[in-house]
Amino acid sequence: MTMPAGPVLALSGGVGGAKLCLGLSDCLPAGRLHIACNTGDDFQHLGLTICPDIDTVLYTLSGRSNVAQGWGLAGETWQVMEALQGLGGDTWFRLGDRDLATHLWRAGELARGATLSAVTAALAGRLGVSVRVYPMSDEAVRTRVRCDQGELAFQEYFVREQCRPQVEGFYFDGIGSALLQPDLAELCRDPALAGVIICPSNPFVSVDPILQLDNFWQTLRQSQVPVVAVAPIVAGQALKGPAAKMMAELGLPVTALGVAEHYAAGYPGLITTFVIDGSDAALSASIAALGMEVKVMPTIMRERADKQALAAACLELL
Ligand code: FO1
Repeated sequence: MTMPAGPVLALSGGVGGAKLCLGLSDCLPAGRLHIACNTGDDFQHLGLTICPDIDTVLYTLSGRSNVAQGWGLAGETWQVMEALQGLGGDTWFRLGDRDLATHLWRAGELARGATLSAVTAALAGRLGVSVRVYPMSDEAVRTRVRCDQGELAFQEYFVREQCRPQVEGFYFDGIGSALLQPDLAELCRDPALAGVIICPSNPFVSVDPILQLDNFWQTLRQSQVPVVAVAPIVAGQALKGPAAKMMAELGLPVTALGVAEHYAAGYPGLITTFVIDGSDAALSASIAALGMEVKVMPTIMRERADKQALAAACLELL
């Protein structure tokens, strides 16, 4: 297996992205992997700053994630939520007792004036994660969902309304003034940067906020590093979450081609290689016609070995 010599940057949302990040961290030597996490899903709740994608990535990399549930920590208990319910508090967004410790610690650090980057780096250290994990920005960017019910904050749409509303579009509140996290900006200027891997995360609410922030995608395109994107849609279905439902409601074809078209239209010339699953091989020619190289390989990551195999194959493309 040929490994890129320089640092590698992965762009990640929650579960699907975290799985590939785990594979990448297994394949790359220490210190080589950097992960930019979407923070568009973040919100303030119960007086706490909730960062679902950062926490999913950190919990996954540290072997603590609750795989069955898809978020939070394994072996969780719910006493605080039960007590909160008894007080008539807001319990639609569930924070387990151990996960609450993460949030209380983060709240304390933020209240002392630490940046989200510094808090994330410290949390990674305390969880034993040596991979560099960054929020996409230290400034707040909040995904808003335009839907048949009007406009909802992302977690209201995703958790409270269970993704039931019909989606009409998204916007990222604060994106006009937020800056790319400083270490990520420096990484983009590093001539040794071997390439970027766009994880199989939701294109609309996980990847778009990262790429659109502070003209990040244009900076990446100008740097001419290889950019490999892994399709999050396999055989017309989302690997996880509401991506397929969103695509259907936005009138887009619910296929890996639809995802490639979304990236090609929004970020022309950015993606050098688009990775699709073997079951979608018939889409190869149409995707290649968008100006991307297409690689067909197994992309469903059930076991650790699947994550490592997909990660190794992506790294070979850089
Ligand atoms: N998802 C749910 O479906 N229900 C929850 O109550 C919930 C709580 C929660 C708490 C902390 C956290 O980091 C994530 C949590 N999630 C929950 C998942 C989260 O809404 C999603 O993972 C994303 O924002 C989409 O990637």
